[in-house]
Amino acid sequence: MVEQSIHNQPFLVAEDLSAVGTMSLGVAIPILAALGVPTAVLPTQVLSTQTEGFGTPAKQFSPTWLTATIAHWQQEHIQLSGGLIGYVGQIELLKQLAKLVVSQQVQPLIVDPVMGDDGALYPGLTTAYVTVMQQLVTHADVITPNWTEAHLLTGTKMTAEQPDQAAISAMLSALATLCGEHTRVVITGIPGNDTILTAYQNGQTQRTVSTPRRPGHFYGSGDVFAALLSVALMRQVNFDTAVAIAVKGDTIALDQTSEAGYQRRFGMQLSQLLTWLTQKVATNLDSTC
Ligand code: PXL
Repeated sequence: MVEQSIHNQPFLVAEDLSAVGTMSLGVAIPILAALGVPTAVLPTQVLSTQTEGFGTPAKQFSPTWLTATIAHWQQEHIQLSGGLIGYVGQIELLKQLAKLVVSQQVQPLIVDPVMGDDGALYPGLTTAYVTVMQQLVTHADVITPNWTEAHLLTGTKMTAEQPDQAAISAMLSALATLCGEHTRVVITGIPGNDTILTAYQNGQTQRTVSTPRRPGHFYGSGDVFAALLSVALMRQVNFDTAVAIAVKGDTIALDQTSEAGYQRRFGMQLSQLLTWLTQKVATNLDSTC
């Protein structure tokens, strides 16, 4: 069973709500709900579509609403059991969230520094944004950059070459140095030989997990990964198992999405992942508690 205290302490999820393109909050809410973790949802921006696939989206964001929401939670003594920060897309909001996680001591804090892919920043984001993100990750207990974001955070140039184990290891160490010793680092989407690698560092231990590469780009797969890792950690599984759940769950969503045959820019297919979570993962977690 989910611990009773979690029910009175929602888990913060701060990322965009993209009306079209199933990603960000659109994937985090069902994934957390599938394993019984209640959420406090902060839409950092409301967008007509995700930002990469459809031209310039209509955007709405409100630092005023964010401030008022946080003040209201404080007034109601709503405590957070932890939090996940994903795509924010706006420097002021990023700074506000950094203040929130410090003042509310949000812990565990998972930061997915969503800001780029395939070697480039996402549309509308700047190097100033990267600088603020470099500060935010120092507050994180776990970070989940993809290979591009790992380079942006560490200020290293990305090359077209496939990294060898030494390069992956050096990147994990550089990120751990940037964030601080308390932060566990997980790098997703590392190009391998017909494979995609996920590498992570937990204390002194580094590990790499390999999955077959599926052709093409999957919008929202990193958001699915971060939500899965968050929910597994909130259900108290150990770090190695949490990464294994996130890798396997993302693979299920990627397989379904790649077989679905519709345009990728519409985001991730989740139904098979949700079935796996509720029928397999939840049952295992409940029987071990
Ligand atoms: O999946 C990352 C992501 C999240 N949120 C928005 C995005 C993207 C990637 O393009 O556009 C709004």
